Amino acid sequence: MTTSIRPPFVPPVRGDFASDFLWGSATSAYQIEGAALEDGRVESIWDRFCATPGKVADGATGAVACDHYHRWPQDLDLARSMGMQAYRFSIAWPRIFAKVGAAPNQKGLDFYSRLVDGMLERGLQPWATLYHWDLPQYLQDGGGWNARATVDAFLHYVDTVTRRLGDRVKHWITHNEPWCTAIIGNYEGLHAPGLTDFKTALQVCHHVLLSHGKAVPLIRANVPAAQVGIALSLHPLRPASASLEDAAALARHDGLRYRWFLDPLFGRGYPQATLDQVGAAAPTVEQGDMDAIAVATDFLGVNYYFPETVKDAPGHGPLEAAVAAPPLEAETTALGWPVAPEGLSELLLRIENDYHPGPIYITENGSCYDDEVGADGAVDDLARRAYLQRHLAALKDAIDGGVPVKGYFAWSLMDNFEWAEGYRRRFGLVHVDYATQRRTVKASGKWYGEFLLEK
Ligand code: IFM
Repeated sequence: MTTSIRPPFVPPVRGDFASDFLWGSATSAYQIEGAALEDGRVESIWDRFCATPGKVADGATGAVACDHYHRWPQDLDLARSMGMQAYRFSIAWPRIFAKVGAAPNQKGLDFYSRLVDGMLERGLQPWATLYHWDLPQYLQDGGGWNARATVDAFLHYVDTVTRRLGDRVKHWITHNEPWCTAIIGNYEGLHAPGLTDFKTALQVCHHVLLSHGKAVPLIRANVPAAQVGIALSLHPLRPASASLEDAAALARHDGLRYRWFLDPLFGRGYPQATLDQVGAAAPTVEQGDMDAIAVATDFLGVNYYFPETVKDAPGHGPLEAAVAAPPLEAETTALGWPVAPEGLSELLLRIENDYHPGPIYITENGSCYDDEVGADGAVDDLARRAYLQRHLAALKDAIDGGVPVKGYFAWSLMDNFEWAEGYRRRFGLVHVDYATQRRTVKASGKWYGEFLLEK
């Protein structure tokens, strides 16, 4: 018998990455801004969902969140103090248009204009996400993303925002995680708008992808030297066992979870095997839609958290496949998500091999732990620090393996409203005490700062 001795883990240093590699962190509007009723903002589907009993843990809402709407200078100062070069944020559509046909709300546009100026003053490159799940409720009342008219409404919103900010914001992400918008929000019912209809979910997905495809040329027309992409949440997939049944289930799950998004974005249309499996739930696709979705982009955003283990599950959902819970002995975060840094390199190598998408940015990666402020005022989130270090090492492996990754955004700059989990789940490099709004840089944030400042 031979025993292998693993060398001790040595955290990466910034010099392991190219000098022009971009480092930052990410947030989204509904999760941090608060100020839900200020300056003309109207109700979003998340306000409505939060107000529905039983949908969000502890009855939490985004009404105040991190109060970033008022405290953004301090938050951007924190990002700068950690040596970040870029900041990924999202724009709240309900701050820009109060109803269909309304004139744009200047106060909402002014807020983002000030925010962008604040980033530039601090040397932070602004990366704007146009849709991170906070659809105006009035559009949901008209059918939401299930209605093709929402694509037109989105384009009008995109046109307005990119005209106003495009002189300063060059990096645009059309959508964050269409899977979550479509499937978690409209089939699993766990996110707003809380629907549970598979056909609706696939039509929503199609309209989201279509709106992405149609937005890209519009953004390019409005923004000189624009760089435009989309951010997908993706997982490497593993079969639950060596059985033929689990292998087949994995292939079915892969068709919807991975190829349903990447195939059309890279010009291959929806995967035929999955179309056959979903049958009558397949979306209505009009002539020209697939060409629009396949528009060339400047980068692909990849959000990575954990691998999924897939098992055959007769009777479970339209594809009869389920994601298995990790084994009890597996290392997991407080959300029960497996910790698997090698999954990041595996995923990136697969994407590069399957699609050659051009430049890739890790637009989200992070971990959830139950952090507490110690008696000394410090937050010693050593597990998150290790997660970050190990994932950056895995990222370097992928780059060394030939994947053109050009930047990394940690999720998240600070603790925030974690959707259906409310405030009990923390992902931040910075701790937020919601009672006082006090910010404390955690050990993970301190390490990220030392890494970026090469101390
Ligand atoms: O908080 C979310 C974010 O809004 C989208 N990606 C995953 C994060 C953690 O769940």
